[in-house]
Amino acid sequence: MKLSKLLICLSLGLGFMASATAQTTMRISISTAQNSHQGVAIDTFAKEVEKRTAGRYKVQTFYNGALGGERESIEAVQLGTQALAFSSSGPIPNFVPETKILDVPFLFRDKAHARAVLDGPIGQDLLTKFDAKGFKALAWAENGFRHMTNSKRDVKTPEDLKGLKMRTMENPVHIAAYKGFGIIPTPMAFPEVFTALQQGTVDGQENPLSVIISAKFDQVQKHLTLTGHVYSPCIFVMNKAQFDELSAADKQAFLDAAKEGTKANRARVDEDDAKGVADLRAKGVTVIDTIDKAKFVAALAPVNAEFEKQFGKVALDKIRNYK
Ligand code: EAX
Repeated sequence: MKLSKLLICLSLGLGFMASATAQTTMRISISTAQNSHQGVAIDTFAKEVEKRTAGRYKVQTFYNGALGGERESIEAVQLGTQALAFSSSGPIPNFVPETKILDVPFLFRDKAHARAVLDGPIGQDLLTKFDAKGFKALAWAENGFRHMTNSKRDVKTPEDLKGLKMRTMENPVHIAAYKGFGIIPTPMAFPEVFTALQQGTVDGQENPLSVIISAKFDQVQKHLTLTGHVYSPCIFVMNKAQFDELSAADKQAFLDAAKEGTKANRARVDEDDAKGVADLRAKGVTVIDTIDKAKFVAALAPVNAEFEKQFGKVALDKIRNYK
């Protein structure tokens, strides 16, 4: 064999070996603890990506806002300095305004309804809206239904909410809606919330049981009401360019891994919802678990009229009536 041929064979062989063993590491982050519904989502995702790509892709997981809050992590994914993020819908409308409609209060009857909408054509169509903004949205997951906590008083009626200073997500729909309750909204990134509650910068906050428990808000909040005022979706997002570079099979592997992450995430939310109230009561939180929901819905009637104008009654009804 001529030397040049031998060199070509050698370099091809080495190239093959290198690509067979090369490992690309990507980062994914959440703002809650590892031991949470979001932790199981990204841990499952990471494990499944590694398994489904035979170890060619490794996903490093970061918890507790270690890489920043949700808005910062989404920004990093958009820029490509971080490949992946898992976030609540909180800051998402600032990037993909079409998703705003999902944050309308009292839109979903229950988790089964919300999950069906997100997994069906409406949710899947919304995922495609991320493409033009530099993201590949891999799958919807969830936080669950949000409930109100505060350090001042038991909230039994919407009147009890008047004048409470509440931390909200940096979400324009929530901010507008909660004003309708007479709440004084204070938007803030999640990693700052515990300290703000502890120091009394705000009186309260609202989050699903999964978040309240994993963030140990029971240490700084004495009153919880199961208002279930809004469903809180979550999402797996990836930098679009980095997704596009994947082979067709690897793209599918990432999508399937996200689906598995969602399954684990929803199962954990169900578990937290089932035992959360008892857990929190055992920790000394007063829990109002039955409210006259119609009164809370009625309190938001003027705000909802605004939302009907903004989103269109047809689009809202399509979600409300989805079966
Ligand atoms: O995603 O900011 C929030 O209240 C979110 O629900 C929380 O970070 C979990």
